Amino acid sequence: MKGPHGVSDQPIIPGFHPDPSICRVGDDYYLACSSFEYFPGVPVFHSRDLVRWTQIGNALEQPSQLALSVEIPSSAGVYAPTVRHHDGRFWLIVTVMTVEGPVNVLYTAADAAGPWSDPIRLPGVPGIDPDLAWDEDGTCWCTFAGIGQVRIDPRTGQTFGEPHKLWSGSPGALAPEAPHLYRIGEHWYLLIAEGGTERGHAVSIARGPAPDGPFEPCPANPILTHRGTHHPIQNTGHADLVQAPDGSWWMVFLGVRPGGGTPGWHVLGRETFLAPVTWEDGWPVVGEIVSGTPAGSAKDDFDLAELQASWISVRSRPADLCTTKERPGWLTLRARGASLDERDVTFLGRRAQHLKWRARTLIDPTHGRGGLAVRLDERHHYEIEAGDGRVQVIARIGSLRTVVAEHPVPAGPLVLTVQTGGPRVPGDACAEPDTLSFGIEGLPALAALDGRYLSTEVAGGFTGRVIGMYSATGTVHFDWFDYEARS
Ligand code: 6LW
Repeated sequence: MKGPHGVSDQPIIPGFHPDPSICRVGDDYYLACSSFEYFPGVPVFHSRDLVRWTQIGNALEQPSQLALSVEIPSSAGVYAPTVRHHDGRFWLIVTVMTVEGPVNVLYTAADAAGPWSDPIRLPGVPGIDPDLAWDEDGTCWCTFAGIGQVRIDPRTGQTFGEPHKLWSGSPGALAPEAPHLYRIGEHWYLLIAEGGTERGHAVSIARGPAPDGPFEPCPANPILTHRGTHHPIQNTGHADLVQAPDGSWWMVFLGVRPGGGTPGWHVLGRETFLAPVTWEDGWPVVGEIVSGTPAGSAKDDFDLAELQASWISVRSRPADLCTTKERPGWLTLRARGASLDERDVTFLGRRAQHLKWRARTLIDPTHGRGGLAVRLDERHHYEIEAGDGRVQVIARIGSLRTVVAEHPVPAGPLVLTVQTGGPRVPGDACAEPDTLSFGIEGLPALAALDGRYLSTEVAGGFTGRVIGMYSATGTVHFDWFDYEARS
């Protein structure tokens, strides 16, 4: 799909799916992304053509694998994974950013769809964005942001020797991070991100004779960046390389689709994109972005005890959301005494994957208060909330929280809606308004709110919009949830 500048602007995995890591086993590709404060963690995808991807699960789906306490701020939690296949098993190494700092852990599985093991801790790996690479004699090298490296035993987490410095990236560049090490032909290649994950983001590479260097930088560095351009995809960086069965090479990386003019703001978080790679004089050359296929619409009737893999909750979630006897075929959310302003709100949502969409849910607020929300974090969210005989539209932007609209409703179930587009917010001079309209199905919209305040440029952080159902007080039941992609 060509964007306004005649270049591809579609991610292969839309919505907040940043820091992609990819590996191939035979004709099958597997890809994993960061998930931060959301549970389950580390979504895992499968493809056979690099363009069409299906989520096959989440690597960290048990509390024993991932415990995200309320002390962990939003956009901390599960950072950049690396997924690799070696000796017949999948290996996933990832940083969990806790209030005490980064904790690196490793999981393994026979099947990328899971189940994955409990965490193998790596106390001797001091940096974020850990990578795994094995050399010819089976030694496992763990490389991490900085760029540093240490030898490890991935089965036990034991490290050998002291971590050593490998490369500081391009002279004067910010934050050398996201390292990945590959043996390709006669060289070892060290791929990194640098410049920070915002508009200055870039990918650079170096090569050397051995996994621990010394490394010489590519004379054409950065081999990928969109900084200083009008390209519709910005912040490109944090890449991983994979070779196809036909010998061709490909790069997956993160990028954002900013709206609202220049520099604009992005609301879907950092998404995963794809580009071909060719080789010249033993150095990779990154080609034009290959367009992915837009995600589809999705409806869930909650008739199955097993939730779809795309559902995520904030930090943790009760196990019995759909299997309660009190309301078979309904989703039951029991408030944990917290609202969307709190870090342990009872919430079930899915990543927004389109710039234009509509979401609806049938809610029964007879026994509590709850509703339909668009969340960036606990300080940036808009929601329509039902209960106690009224519906309210609420906006939380930083330290400001206000009830924007209120409407009396009769007792019993009702359909709540939120959609992008709708009336331009008065005074919004923006070329491409990003308006979020909230309402009760069958009635005029109750409120249209400016979406720029639910963007990463305003809220900060590493995630993107998540649309979902929540319970603020008591027990709230939801019969179905419908997410409709709109052009
Ligand atoms: C990740 C770092 C980055 O650890 O942002 O874009 C951090 N790159 O490599 C969180 O995504």
